[in-house]
Amino acid sequence: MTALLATICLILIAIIVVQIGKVTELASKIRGEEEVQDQTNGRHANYSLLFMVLFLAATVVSALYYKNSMLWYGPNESASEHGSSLDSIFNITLFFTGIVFIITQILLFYFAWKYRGEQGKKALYMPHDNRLEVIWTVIPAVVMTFLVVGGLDAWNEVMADVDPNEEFIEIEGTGYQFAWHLRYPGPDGKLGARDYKMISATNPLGQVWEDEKNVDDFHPSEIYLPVGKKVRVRITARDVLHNFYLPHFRVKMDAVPGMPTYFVFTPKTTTEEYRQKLGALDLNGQPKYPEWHEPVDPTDPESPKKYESFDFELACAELCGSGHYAMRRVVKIVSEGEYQDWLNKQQSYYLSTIRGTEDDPNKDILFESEIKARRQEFNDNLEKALSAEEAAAKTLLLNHVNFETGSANLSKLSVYQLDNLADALNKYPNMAIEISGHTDNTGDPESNQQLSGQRAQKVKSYLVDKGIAEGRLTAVGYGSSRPVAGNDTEEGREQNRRTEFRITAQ
Ligand SMILES: [Cu+2]
Repeated sequence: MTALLATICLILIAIIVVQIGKVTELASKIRGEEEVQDQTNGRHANYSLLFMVLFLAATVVSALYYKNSMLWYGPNESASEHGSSLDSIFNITLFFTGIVFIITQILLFYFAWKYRGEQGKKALYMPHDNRLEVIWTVIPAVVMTFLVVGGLDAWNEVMADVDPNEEFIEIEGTGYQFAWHLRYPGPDGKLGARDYKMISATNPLGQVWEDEKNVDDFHPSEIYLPVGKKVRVRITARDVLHNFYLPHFRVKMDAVPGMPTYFVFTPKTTTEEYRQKLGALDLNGQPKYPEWHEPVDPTDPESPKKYESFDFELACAELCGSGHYAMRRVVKIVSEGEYQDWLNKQQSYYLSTIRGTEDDPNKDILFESEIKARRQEFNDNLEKALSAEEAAAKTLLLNHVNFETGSANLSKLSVYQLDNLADALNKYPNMAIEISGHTDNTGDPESNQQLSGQRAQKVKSYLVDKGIAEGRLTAVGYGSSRPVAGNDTEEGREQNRRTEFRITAQ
């Protein structure tokens, strides 16, 4: 029915248009074609003037209406140190181009109106005018020179790399379809090497695990940075072009596969300070920016206000595919103290995910930090045992002393703990110990007994080689006679195969 009515309407409109055309034709025959032409031209010229006024008014009104949504106005002040110089370049450019825009629009429409088609009017033929040429070449050239020189100056300042001697934090952002993978250098302050051939499900960035700088690197899900510290972001991509964009910090740089780029900036406003600014009140106690005082959830007036839950963000500013919008990451700018607290909570990706697994190429070495941690642990346990009263607490497990299967050959990494033990024996010259070897209950009891004895003996001779008097050391093999766990599970058997020492004198 609606379709039918619409069709009828269209037909009627068509008929009306045709009829008007016929009437105009008849009228022009009566009044003469030329006079009608002049009238039409005059009317169109007036319409175009009206259009100009409305258009310019709409331009100005919309700019004013949306000014608080634009990055360098209202509450959206730059949160980084270099940002204000970029903003002022934008402002200066907008000022000059704005003037030129309005003048040229007015002239364009004015000329169209003034020189509309009229009977007897002839076009002016002007082949050349030096004065005009000079005016419209020199003025833009001078203005452009100032804009370009000012822009270049700001660009060089903004894009200057860090001086290797100054203090800065280096972080890394890797774009892929569709997220940012972030990496921080860990306590050593250095990001480890990467090789794209190493990329796998467990190694999303292709970190080279042989490089010790990678050991403490961690992969946070948000960017945390302390206020007032220089930050260098290493930017790269894994698949297609992305763009590392921190709008509130005026940071924006392409992330190019195979070609690392960078951006250096210094955050100057914390997240909390920025929230305060968005939620600021004017002198009458009214919100300065009412749009930020609306609830986050429009259906729930009790939900927090927009300014209270505001966060800086990292976005991708390259249309990199269908999931492009999902490449958002929260950026938090905090005080130095909060930053340190956050850093302390972060776990190294390598140590928590790769260390000791099949993907770990460093299985047969210990890192400096691990050697230190193990020594600390050993000494703490020893101190506890030395000060303990009851006899049971005087026995300590050598949990990092291992042997090759079925033999009394020490594994390569056992020496670290044995060295800790030798150091302890040197530190406490009155201490004497009994070293005991234990096995699980699989295999022949006779040979278990023998093997455990050989292993204890091996530990003893290692200590003697280190200069410990033989009289302070006893080596005993207990075979499977003293299990500490059930022998029916693999875990239990593993606990039973062990080397211990008991403090017999101190
Ligand atoms: Cu992207």
